[in-house]
Amino acid sequence: MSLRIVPTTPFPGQRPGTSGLRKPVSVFQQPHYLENFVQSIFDVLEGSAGQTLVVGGDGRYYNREAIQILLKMAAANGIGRVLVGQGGILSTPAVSCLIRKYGAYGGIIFSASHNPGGPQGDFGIKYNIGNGGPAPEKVTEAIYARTQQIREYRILEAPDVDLDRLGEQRLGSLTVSVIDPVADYLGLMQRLFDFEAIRDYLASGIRIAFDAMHAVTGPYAHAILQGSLGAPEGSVLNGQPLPDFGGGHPDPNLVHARSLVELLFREDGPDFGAASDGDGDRNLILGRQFYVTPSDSLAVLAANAHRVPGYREGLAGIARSMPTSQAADRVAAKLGIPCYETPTGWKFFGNLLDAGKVTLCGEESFGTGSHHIREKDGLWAVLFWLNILAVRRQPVRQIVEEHWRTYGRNVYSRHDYEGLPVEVAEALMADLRRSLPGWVGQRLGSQLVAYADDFSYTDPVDGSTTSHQGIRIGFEDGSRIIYRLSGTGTHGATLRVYLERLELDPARHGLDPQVALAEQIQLADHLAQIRARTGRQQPDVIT
Ligand code: VG1
Ligand code: CO
Repeated sequence: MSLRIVPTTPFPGQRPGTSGLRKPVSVFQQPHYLENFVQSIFDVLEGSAGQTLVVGGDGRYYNREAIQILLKMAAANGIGRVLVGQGGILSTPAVSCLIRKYGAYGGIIFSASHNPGGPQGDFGIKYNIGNGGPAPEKVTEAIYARTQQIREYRILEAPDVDLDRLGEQRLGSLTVSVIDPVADYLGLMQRLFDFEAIRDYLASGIRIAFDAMHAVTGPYAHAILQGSLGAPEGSVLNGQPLPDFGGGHPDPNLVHARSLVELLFREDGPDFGAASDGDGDRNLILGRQFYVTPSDSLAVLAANAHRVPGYREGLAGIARSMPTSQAADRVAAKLGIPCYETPTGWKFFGNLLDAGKVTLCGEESFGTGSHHIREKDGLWAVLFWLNILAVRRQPVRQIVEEHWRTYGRNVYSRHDYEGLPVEVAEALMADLRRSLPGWVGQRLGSQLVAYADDFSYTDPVDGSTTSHQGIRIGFEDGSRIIYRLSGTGTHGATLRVYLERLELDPARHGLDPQVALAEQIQLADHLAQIRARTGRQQPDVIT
């Protein structure tokens, strides 16, 4: 085995987005592309010599190759130990759990999360810091700056590590421990939730369906739902991780998890349905003939947290990303705890969690989590719901409808316009931004504009400021229209339009959100001229 120092030149565009660096697989397969990024990570880490890193991926195409490169580069850069999931598999929440449990220096996750996989699909890499969470912007910006200066990288010439054999192997001075990807994570879940109560509940004839979408949660769901909790065989669907996710798009929403949604919407469908994404940090929650929006899910979990062992002592606070509905704020107000509004992306919750200011966090994009780790956590959300159901023994629909009667319903929808020409999307946002000052105090449709701004956030813990995080138009009655461009896509630009309106009248709680929000949907188009500028008559995805 010998150390090789390889001369290289920078690649443009290696700037991490909302969640890591994501590009088409073919981009990552270019010689030196991944190596440059990995070396840039090692170059900005201080004091990592001899330390432990946690490494794994969601099993997508190129995962194993990327892990071999990473291991050989870790060995050449003086890392002491790498914990790697067997077969190269670790969900994002499992990585966060392992970093914290073993006091690792940090972790590297190979995933493009909800983006499609396979040779024509996307690949990605994320770096997590010692608290178990995504690297904050000052770290990702330092990595990016380094990628633009890089001249060489270090790699060990060595045979591949056997990723399927549990136990320790040596790679020069690096110890590689191949570990069971599920065990530690399962242990953490058992400490948070009442497994016995859930087991009894499931044994009472309740039927559940969990769609792992051929992504990383398959092994976790098999072990936890069918193994520990005794759900019958067949409760986990698409439980085998595949490099191309079986040709599907591992994004657990109403469009991409259609077969699960259809199953749950049958009259004789299961009582509870759920799905997770590529890397296992997202969750979709369904009842029989009922869809729970992620924003409502966060609010329901907060309102019922006292029924669950890990949260019995109460919540310190709640945090939600800015576009997430204000349903959680209403629960926080009733509980007398603070509710923080952060920019989109889990990295902005890290400081609040570390400082003990919040216990639960959530995003409208099917992400929910808590202080148990520093990532959103798909199966955790599923177990939280099952624990609540096991205690309350009511259908999902009834629990949510009761919640609306108590707190009002924050009717909510997100409209995505995907694959737009970048210039069109950027001009739309720029013009919208310029027009903001004129709207405050004006009546638009039946409503008065209370504020119109471009969201900027000052972290209450470290004082860092992040601006241009989405255009918000807020109305007198609390309704909002929000526009932002995605930071995870790899083809063109994706415009996201988020719509929200509070409905206090229970007689109107059953309305289809597209009907209840009709006036705002029209207004959103009018203000930004979406149809005229993009030529699109309707969104590609509505959630
Ligand atoms: C999207 C979501 C955001 C989420 C991010 C990563 O980002 O909107 O809420 O944190 O994906 O999720 P964007 O910039 O495309 O809107 V994951 O599960 O893909 O790592
Ligand atoms: Co994800």
